[in-house]
Amino acid sequence: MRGCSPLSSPWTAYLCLLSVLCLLFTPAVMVKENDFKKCHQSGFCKRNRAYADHAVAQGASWQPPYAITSDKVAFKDGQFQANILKTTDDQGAVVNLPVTVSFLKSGAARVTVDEERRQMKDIQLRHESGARRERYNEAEKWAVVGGLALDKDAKVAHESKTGMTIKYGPDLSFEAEIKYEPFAVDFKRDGTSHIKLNDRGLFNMEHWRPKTEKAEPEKKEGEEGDKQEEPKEVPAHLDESTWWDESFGGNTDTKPRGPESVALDISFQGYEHVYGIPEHAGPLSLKETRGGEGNYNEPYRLYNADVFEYILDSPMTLYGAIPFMQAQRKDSTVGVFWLNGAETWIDIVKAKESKNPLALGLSTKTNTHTHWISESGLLDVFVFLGPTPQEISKTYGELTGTTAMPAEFALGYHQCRWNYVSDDDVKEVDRKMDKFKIPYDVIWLDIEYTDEKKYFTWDPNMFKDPISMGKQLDEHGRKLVAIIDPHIKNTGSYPVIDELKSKGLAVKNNKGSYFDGWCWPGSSMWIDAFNPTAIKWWTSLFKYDSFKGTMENTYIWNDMNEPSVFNGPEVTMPKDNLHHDDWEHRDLHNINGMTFHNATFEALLSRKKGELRRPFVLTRSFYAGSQRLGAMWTGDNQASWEHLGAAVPMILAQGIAGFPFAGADVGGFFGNPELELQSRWYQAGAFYPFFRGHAHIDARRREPYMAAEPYRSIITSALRLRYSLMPSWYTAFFHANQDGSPIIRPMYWTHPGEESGFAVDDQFFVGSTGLLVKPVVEKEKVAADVYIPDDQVYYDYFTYNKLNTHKGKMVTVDAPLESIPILMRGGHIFPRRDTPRRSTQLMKYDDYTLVVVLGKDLAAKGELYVDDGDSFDYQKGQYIHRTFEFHQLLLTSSPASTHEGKALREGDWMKRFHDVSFDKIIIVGAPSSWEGKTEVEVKSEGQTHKVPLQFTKAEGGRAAFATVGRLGARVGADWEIDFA
Ligand code: NBV
Repeated sequence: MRGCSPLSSPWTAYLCLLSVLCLLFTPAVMVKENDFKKCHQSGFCKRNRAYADHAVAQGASWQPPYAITSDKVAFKDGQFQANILKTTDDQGAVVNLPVTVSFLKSGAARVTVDEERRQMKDIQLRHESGARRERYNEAEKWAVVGGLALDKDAKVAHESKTGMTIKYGPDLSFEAEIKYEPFAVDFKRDGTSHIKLNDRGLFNMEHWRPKTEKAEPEKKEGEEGDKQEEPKEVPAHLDESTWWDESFGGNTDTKPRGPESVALDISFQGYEHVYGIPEHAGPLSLKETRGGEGNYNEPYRLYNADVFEYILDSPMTLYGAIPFMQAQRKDSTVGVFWLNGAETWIDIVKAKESKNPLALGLSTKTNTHTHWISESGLLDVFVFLGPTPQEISKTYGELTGTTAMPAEFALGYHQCRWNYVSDDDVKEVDRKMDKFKIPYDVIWLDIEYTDEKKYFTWDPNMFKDPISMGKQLDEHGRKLVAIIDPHIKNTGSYPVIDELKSKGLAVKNNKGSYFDGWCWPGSSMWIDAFNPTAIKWWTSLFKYDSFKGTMENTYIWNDMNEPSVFNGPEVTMPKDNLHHDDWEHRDLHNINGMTFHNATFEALLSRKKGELRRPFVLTRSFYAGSQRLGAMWTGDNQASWEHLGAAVPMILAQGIAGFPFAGADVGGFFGNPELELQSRWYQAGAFYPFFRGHAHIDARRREPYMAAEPYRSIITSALRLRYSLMPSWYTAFFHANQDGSPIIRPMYWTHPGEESGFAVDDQFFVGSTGLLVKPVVEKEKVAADVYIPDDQVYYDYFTYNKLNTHKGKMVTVDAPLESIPILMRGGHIFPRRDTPRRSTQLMKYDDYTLVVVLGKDLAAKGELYVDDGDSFDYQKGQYIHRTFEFHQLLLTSSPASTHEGKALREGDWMKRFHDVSFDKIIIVGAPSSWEGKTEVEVKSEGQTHKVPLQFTKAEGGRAAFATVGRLGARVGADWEIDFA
């Protein structure tokens, strides 16, 4: 410790002792939990939770104060409209809440409630605030991109004074029973109830009211001066102490619009599992949050925050928020999307309900009751009735958009650390990766490359020649990603801050002047990416002649966009800050990160006229819809086995919440992983959709080639495996782009009928390849227990050993450090490229291998999607999408989509790809009757030719397999091989 010498003064010695003691007792986990609110420290959460307790305590006598007034009800063209009247104690207050229930063509339904008085801007703001008066109604503008067309076929099935029933959806099999008093909606499918809104009567909309100054209690005559009447204890749900201002951690929120929260209970009838609502570090199947053994005591929180060294197994908020939840019961999946950008808390309780009261609990079902609480904004909730997870993902994808088709390189390995210190350092790492024959696609620059954290500049001493660095990378088919954060250094002689201010594009404080806060550069201001003019300006900063030193292979990383503000409340912006169009930060906080990501995405689309490249932008903060813009990672994890284990459930949750291009820092951000941990992490990371090694500035260098043997070879093999499976990854991304499906898929999603797999979250299938992966996440573990969801046959990926599996049971597979537990499910065909190369670009025109894993019925299916991996020409038909089928001993390749080959003329890539072929086919589980077979006939493009077949018979546990070589059938052509 600097300065702690024996010659120090007694005072310094005391301080030294204190800091040593502190170090000794500082727990390994550093997150300052107390820097972040618990529900009882967040006024609106505390009030609504107490409101729920109050309602529950009242039992059957609870009378929810919200009712539809039947005189104003209308149903037309797929839309129900009415007015909810709130009964209040405020004298004379009439609180009208216009409600709309829209039935959408997609099969989703949407319930929206606004507040008339705020809608009419008929409220008074306090503190001379310049904020908007309405409830925030622009979350849709940022999150929703389609799927809003109304289902004009929806029709009223029943109507009375007390309610209306509307039939809608496929074959009118969905129903919404709208009850007027109290207001409630029961969503049914095929006559059975699945999702109930306000069933428990917790719907609450804190209406606007003027602040009334409470008079001091009058002193009664004869009373002693200091003996005053004890203030009556106010029930927590009526507690007004945080209505008009609220302080936390030394910061005061002025709340110019007073209390305005919105809350609703949503019950999933007969559903025991709920998933989604990332981002939290916890199990995929969400836990209960009202205490009890193994449960949380706090609701899940969504309030994007820079949570330093986060804790695991916690409902605490993290960097991003997607308020989308799926619920699962045997053979049925339903979901809800809570479209609100403000701070949100979600309580979850599961309750057993006896179907037959006389059955004494023998025939019980579990209902999952959720309670959603947001600080402000509209009540806006979408209801999806499935019935499959695929349908839910698709309908949600239609609404919020699907994963952008990524540039192919982005699926390769990314080498990052905070920081590569100079352009020479970058070049050296690039050379070393080649020297050790380790494939990678991208090297990253963290904040230190800048000149004093001024983005769009380079450190003049360390990065003297960024273009030569970019060129060297380009020669090897590689890319550079540079970080650009949203805080702009507030300093002299920096044109970016000058323009931000002069053009009026920064976020403002509650007084209407530019908000100044503290971040990496010191005093900073924040671009307000909600402002279209700000987006346009941001775009101009990325032009090659503006951000000098960047070139076509430079891409961008957006960090700290929650936004992280070191001296702000909960390390973020004050809620009474003002954005474009005078919306308060409180209304849109969770959307903020996405708008910055969006601005950068737009910028990369228009760096140069005529350059039509797919952008790549990594973001830390996100919201529903961010999937359209790039990838995310799970932030600042730690180099520990526990964090390695936590990553898979987190990435799975991203996938089912529609944002599957996700990964975790491989190796762990904080700390130094031991080599075994690092190796296991590379093996797991090779199966993250986004695969990046990253390390903190204080961590030791740990590029894969630094590892001693045998670890270096183990890591290299994991990386090569990723590269060989690249065609399968790309095909899985294509699907995510088409229908919103997750890229790595949890058991419940692939097998929604198999209840025993609903809580499994440490293994997954890769796209539709049938590859079942279970990363080893424990120290010195050399075997893995893999859960088997069905009756299919399963083989070990590396040995072709046929495993002795049983549906719903575990199978133990060997997993010594050098191997990854990967099973191949029978019935699938997946593509690979087996020639090891240094980067994806260098594999572009390599031939393919097809692995055919025969199912129990000796059949298999699979596909391959391929395009130029870089431009948007695929939208004009420049792609190849093949279906492979092995059926009755015939293997065929045929076009998977009717659009394939519809391009008017072959573009450059199509021409160059023309001769790329299938070189090899491996058939696992080949019938023993093939013994003695030495060749097969390939028919393609009007020609028939014979190719050699090598059959290896079953031995020990290993299945029989056959290899067909020198196939020479073009990828773009139809072909068939007869194995009869
Ligand atoms: O830019 C520095 C880091 C970055 O390496 C990391 O990946 C981000 O999550 N950044 C956070 C800021 C500081 C972290 C302590």
